[in-house]
Amino acid sequence: ERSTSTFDFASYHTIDEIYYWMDMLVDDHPSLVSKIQIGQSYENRPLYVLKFSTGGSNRSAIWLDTGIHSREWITQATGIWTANKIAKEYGQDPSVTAILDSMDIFFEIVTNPDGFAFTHSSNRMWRKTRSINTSSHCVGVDPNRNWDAGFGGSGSSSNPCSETYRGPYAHSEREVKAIVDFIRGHGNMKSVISIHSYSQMLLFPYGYKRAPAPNYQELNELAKKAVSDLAAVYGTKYTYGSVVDTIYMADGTTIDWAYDNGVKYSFTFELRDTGRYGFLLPSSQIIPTATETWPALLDIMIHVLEH
Ligand code: ING
Ligand code: ZN
Repeated sequence: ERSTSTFDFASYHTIDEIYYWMDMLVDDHPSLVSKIQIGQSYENRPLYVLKFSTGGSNRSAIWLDTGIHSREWITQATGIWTANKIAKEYGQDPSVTAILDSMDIFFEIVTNPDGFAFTHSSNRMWRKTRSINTSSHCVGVDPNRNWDAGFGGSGSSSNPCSETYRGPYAHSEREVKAIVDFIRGHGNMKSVISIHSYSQMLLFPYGYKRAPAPNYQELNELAKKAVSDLAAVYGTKYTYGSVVDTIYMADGTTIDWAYDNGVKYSFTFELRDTGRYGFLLPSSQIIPTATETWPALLDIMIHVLEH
């Protein structure tokens, strides 16, 4: 009998293992968790989203995604641990219970499945999608430069061989368009949390312009609390701020698109580490990374619930 109780959360897994685990999670929590398919990847893999809901209809909701950049393996692994934690804590932890008693959570764990399969089969350092560019021998688009938010600016590349190639037009990538259609169709998304690695940062809009977001002060205070509660677990230090102030100009990103489409609580985490291992973070750090990130995620989700 399949059960999440035997799943190894401390190891990195293939896409087949992760998709099988999703079905186990649904089997273990049938009245809380369901799996929906929001589309198909360029190579026709299903795009699955886990839905955590205790009922209602079209409740206000929180969106989480991990692995939009396929080589950032700590993010999918943290996503698995976190999704399991949400399911396990409903009815136990008062915060999780309060959140899910009035809101839904949507969680896409393998957001770039073609890229992820490619990191296992051919090139561990693959970041982009695997769509074929008609004008170039180089493959793939950066799915965090492909969104319709300042698309085509100086914080992305028009060169298909670049790691930050924006693609031929906004939402050209099926993996991006599926989320756009889902969030637009839902119409009641209050928060988007898009998880990357590495750098140990908590970021919020904007990346495509220097102007502060209208609720900059609120986002900054919330980020400050979240990184403080994260650091309280094992002492891991995060910096925080807007994308443009904290790292660099970046246009066409997930969180700027969400923000400009009415999602006032849009954040990106850059998980461990700061470069010693980078994208090749040892699996011994999966559970510590997920464990310390959890209180920061809860801070954001509780704030969303209360606002
Ligand atoms: N870094 C992100 C990147 O896409 C980022 C940083 C996140 C920029 C969110 C803008 C918005 O460049 C990694 N490591 O992917
Ligand atoms: Zn990334």
